[in-house]
Amino acid sequence: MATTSYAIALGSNRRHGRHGAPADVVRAGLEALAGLGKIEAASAIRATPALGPAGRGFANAAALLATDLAPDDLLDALKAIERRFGRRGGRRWGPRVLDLDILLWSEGPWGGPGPIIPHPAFRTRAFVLDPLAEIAPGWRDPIGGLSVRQLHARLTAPRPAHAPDRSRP
Ligand code: PH2
Ligand code: MG
Ligand code: MG
Repeated sequence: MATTSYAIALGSNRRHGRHGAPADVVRAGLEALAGLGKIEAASAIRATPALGPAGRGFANAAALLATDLAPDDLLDALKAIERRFGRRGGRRWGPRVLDLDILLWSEGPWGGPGPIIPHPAFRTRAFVLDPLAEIAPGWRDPIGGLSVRQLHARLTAPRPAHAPDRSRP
């Protein structure tokens, strides 16, 4: 299969015995991702307040990964990395050592097997769109056609909720 690009979200809100604090876990997670292909871009790692019942705040980042893996194989590889970092099944949205989510794929929508791409919730999460807008502002959502920059502006604009994007001429 020809090399394709993925946008991947990284998150952590638990320490790891060897890697350390969540930001260090995310940094180590980026290195682990590099084992699956080529990291084309990586955002800064930021501290974010927990959305939902996960409790402790998170470290979050986003990366662009070029790889030959198909979405279902990439999902398996990401889950294997999560397990290597000590993540176990556990409560949905519970605290996690490392969370690796596929957001977008250069080949458009993917309905399965494996992940659903685009990630169904990526348009509404600041902890995803902030780092993604840093590294891939021009990437267009294959459903709806808005750029990441526009999705980000829409999410962060105070009012109205669906303000037009004025960041471009
Ligand atoms: N991930 C969740 C739930 N809540 N909150 C932040 N800030 N960052 C996350 O990565 C996150 C979350 C479920 O995966
Ligand atoms: Mg997640
Ligand atoms: Mg996940």
